[in-house]
This record gives sequence, C-alpha cells and structure tokens, in this order.
Amino acid sequence: MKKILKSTLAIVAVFAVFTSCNNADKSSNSGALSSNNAEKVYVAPGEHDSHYAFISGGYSGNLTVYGLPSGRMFKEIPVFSQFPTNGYGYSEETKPMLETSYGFVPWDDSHHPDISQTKGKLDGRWVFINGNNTPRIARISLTTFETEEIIEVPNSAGNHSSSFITENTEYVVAGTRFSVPVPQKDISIKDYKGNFKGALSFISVDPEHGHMDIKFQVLMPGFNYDLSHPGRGKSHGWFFFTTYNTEEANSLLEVNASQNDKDFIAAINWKKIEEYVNNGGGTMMPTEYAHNVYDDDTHTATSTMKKEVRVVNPTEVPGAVYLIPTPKSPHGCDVDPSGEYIVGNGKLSANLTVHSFTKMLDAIKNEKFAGEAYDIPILNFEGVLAGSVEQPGLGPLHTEFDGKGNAYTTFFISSEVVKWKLGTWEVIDRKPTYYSVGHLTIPGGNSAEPFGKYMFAMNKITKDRYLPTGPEMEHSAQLYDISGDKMELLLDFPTHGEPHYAAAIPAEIVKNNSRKIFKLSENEHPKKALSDADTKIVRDGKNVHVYMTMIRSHFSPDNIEGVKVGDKVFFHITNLEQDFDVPHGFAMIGARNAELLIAPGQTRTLTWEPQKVGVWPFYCTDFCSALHQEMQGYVRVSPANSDIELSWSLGE
Ligand code: RUQ
Ligand code: CUA
Repeated sequence: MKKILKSTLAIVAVFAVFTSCNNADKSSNSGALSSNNAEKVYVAPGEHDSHYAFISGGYSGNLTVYGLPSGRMFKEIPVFSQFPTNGYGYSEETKPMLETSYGFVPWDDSHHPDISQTKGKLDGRWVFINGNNTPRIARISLTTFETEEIIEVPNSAGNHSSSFITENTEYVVAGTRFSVPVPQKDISIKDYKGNFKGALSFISVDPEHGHMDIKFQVLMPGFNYDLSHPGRGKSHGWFFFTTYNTEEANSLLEVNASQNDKDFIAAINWKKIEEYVNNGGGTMMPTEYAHNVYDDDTHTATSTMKKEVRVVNPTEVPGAVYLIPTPKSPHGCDVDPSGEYIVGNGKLSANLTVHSFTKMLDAIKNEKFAGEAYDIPILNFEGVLAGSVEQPGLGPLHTEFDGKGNAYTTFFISSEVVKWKLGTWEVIDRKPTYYSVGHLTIPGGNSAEPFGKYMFAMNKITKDRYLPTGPEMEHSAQLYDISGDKMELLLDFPTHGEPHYAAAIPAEIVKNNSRKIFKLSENEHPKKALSDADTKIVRDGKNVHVYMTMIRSHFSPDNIEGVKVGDKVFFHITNLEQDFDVPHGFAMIGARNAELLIAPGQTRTLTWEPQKVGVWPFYCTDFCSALHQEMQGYVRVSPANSDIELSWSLGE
C-alpha cells in the first residue's frame, strides 16, 4: 500500500515538474513560427476551409463546429444542454429531446463525437456523441446540423466508452465507465465486488434514417470500461474496450485501482452475439429509458419511454468475449486503419502496448489462456502482443493514425504528441503540446481511410497561451501539419467547454448536402400558419394559442388584446422566409424562458405566462433587415377577471 501511494505521488511530482518547465521553456517554443506556417492556416476572407471539425463541448453538453486549417468556430450545435441562443430545450418542439427516465434533464457532459461510416470510410451523414452523466447517445444530422435523436442508455452510469461506430454504422456502441448494480437496487457500496455490472450497449442504427434502437447489452464484470473502438477490415465484427479498476475497488481509486500490473482490453465479437440475439437469445429485462426523435417535417420532437431492454451474459455465448491483459490502467483503445493493431494506452505504463488481431484469433483457436475472470477467458499476454513502443513518453492517453503506417499518441504527463511507426514500433518524432494534451484528431483518423494532412491536439490546460480571462480559461487546441516526416505546429485556437474528442472530415463530403431552408410546402407542424389567412388566436380555457407568422419585417398579428393574467400563452410562430440564412428571432418581455430563433420555413412555440397587467412588447432578436428595429408588437394583458374578448390585428 505504501509503495503504491509513493508511486502515485511520484507521478504527480513528475506532472508538476513538466508543467512548470513547459512554462519556463515557453519563449523558446512559441512565437517562432515561420511565415510559411502562417500561410498554411491562412484562409483568405470569403474563402472556405478545407475541413470541418466537430469538437465535443465536454461539460457544455454540446458540439461545436470548426473549420480547418483556420481554427474558426462556425457553430455550436445544442445536443444535451438547453441553448438559449436558439431556444433548443426551451421551445415546446425541442423540450422532448431532453426527456429521460429521470424527467427533464437540461445538461450533460458530452465526450466523443464519431462520424458515420460506410465500408470503413467517413460518409458524412451523421455525427454521434455521448452524454456521459445521464447516459445518452445523440445523433446529429450533417444536413441540418441539428440534433435529430437522443436515446437514453439504461443500466449504464458514466457513459464514457462511447459513442463509437462500426464500419458500416451498423451499431453505435456505448459502454459504462462506472459499474453499478443491474438492475439498480439498495445494497451496501462495500458489496461492489462481484455484484456490480458493467453494461456494454450495442445500439443499432437504421441505415436509411439513422434511427437508433438498443439491440442488446452485454453485462460484463464490474470493471470500469473507459474507451472503445471497433475492429475494421479483417477485425470487423469485433469491438474492443479498455478497462481499468479490474481490482473492483470502490474507494480511493487513485490508489486502489492502480494495483494490478495489467488490466484488460475486453474483445467482444458482436457479430456472434448479434446472431445469438437474432435467434431469440438473451433476456428481456424490465427497465426504463427515453427515446427522443425529432421530425424535420413537423419540426417537432416526441419522447417515448421504453420499458425493457435485451441483456446478454457473456457466458451465454461461448467464444464471443475475451479479456486481453494490458498494462496499466489503459485509457484510449485505438484500432489502426487495417484493423490488425489494437493500441492500449496504459496511463501508468512505461511502454505503449500494441496487440495483434491475428495473434488474438490464433490465441483463441489454440486456447492460449492465462486464466479466467468471472468465467471469461483471459488470453495470454505474450500470445497476443504485436509489440510495444519503448518508453515513448509519460501518461499515454489516445492514439490516431495517418493512413501512411504511422500512429500518433498523446502523452498527458510529458505534454507531447509522439509519432511512431506501426510494425517497427520506433519513435519517429515528438512535439510538445501546450499543455497537458488529452485527445487528438486526424480527419478520418479512426477509420479505414484517414486523411493524414492535419492533426490537432486538444489540451487540458491553457494557462499563458492567450490573454488571461480571469481564473478560468477556455481550453486550447493546436493544429499540426503532419504531411511531412516531422510534425509542424501551425496554430493555436481556443475551444469551447472541454473537448474530449473531435471528429473531422474533408468539407467536400459534407458541404453540398447542407440544407439551406425548410420548405414551407413541406411544413407539417400542426400549429403552422402559412399566410395571414391562417393567423388566428384561439382560447381554450386558460390556454391561449397564437398562430403567428414572421417575415421581413413584421409579425402577423402584431397587436393582441384579450390576454389575461393567469393565462398560458403559446406563441406558435412560422418563419415564412424561403431564403438561405434569414432566421427571425422572437423574445417576449418577462418570459421565464429563452428566445426562439426560427429558421426559414420552420415553426416554433414559445410559452409565456403573463404575470402583470399592462401592455407588453415582443420583438425580433436577429437583425434581419434594414427595418429589423421595426419588427415588434404588443400584447395587452388585462386582469384575470376582465371580460375583454380576444382580438388581434396587423396594420390597423
Ligand atoms: S476522455 S482525455 Cu472523456 Cu475521451 Cu480521454
Ligand atoms: Cu426579423 Cu429582425
């Protein structure tokens, strides 16, 4: 115990030394970029970037869209968090997106975006991302750049080894970081060992519309499942998950989960389990999870509560689950483009361990086992080992690939990216990062066909890289040119929230499908108004429904009377514009809500409960024309007992 504490302290001390010397070193490492490098990131005014980067917003719960190589931020897409900027999670149409089995949950911690693939190549249709805290997986459309679907993941807690997709987007996979009692029950925390379970969920994706459905969950031993990646090419059909805390400790994990010399990578033959399940295998377990789907035609989301999920015990399907010993509390689990190499980034290990898929199959066939854990065979470490990169750095976290036989690994403690060669395991280059890098991304770097021109590192500590902004700084990414033998630092750019990972893709694959407007002729919102003739106000008890339109530069109607204190007013507003990039906003004084930002052709609803007698204005929040400041209206609010009838007008 003493010894373990000591080594943990030693690592902390090393970390401190490294960060401080980064500081002292700074002048020699920055500011000296050649003008050649500046040209490489210069995108002239009006020109477009060559790549999109979708960067997770971490504890913002959202996803941000950037351009590469400029590092310019284009958009924040709301996913798991309410977003007052456009009313996501505030409007009646989008509130159902944030429903869960715990009720309305307006926030999450988003981690790992992954772009859909066909035959192992990025196809640019959707981005998936996981909510870590209240386990959920979201699907975002890359035509509308809006969140279209969110599915909750039951029996999971700390949905971290997610959301990675198989090579034809057959499944998006979600694994639990925290093991928990399954099903949940009231037991002592001390009874963790042997009683808690780690659910690995395989969520099927409908190839046409992308709709998600939990096909099955594998109930694994109570380890922590940290990250995962699919097999590809020859290893398609398998999925790999790193584990730590194979000690199954339930307290002071920084010490107690660092005891085993090796933890495991769990190898799951999902094809085999899929077949078992298709033949009726597994057990339906009662549970509750929300499935929320947004419809582009009705412009409305619906939430359905599902009541059961199919679970599979690994011992039910012989030959489907194996454990590969991997030093030492591995974090990232990365598979190279060919599908042969599986990299286990052992956080506390001196060397970087790479497993061979071919040797794994051989070890399984010849039963080169080193024991078992909860009846799951443990493969012989040497029997599966492809090789290791000797002492490449301190604290490896994640690895990506350039498609030219090279791998790039981030080292948190020594704060650097190290380039090494697959097969020979030799280190080719290393470059410092400022500071303490977590994930890195190469466009397509976790697919069969990476686009190995750029790599960017996402750093956890920003410190002195930018002008200070008080005690808290935004995190910082650094873009490198990796087209040559040596990596070249090109650019620093700030990121939003804490980016845990990013998915990036050449712009051509996405940009031509990007939607410009929603057609009014296809608007199926039940409360739409497509012309002045459709506008009206309907009272239903204390509920008042306003069917309103907006177009440059007025609302119809813009004068409303007959609303009373104690009413609930629903403004159903349709934006009649059919031009690209002409949204209108809607804000109502005293609304305990947010604004609505309504895209051309879309209908949105804001709820307002007037509290005070008077005449109250509303207005458009988005400067939409020279007469934007004229885009306004009034609602007269009378006392609760008033007998003023509803009336409305425009231009009278
Ligand atoms: S984590 S810094 Cu959420 Cu992906 Cu590794
Ligand atoms: Cu519409 Cu400003």
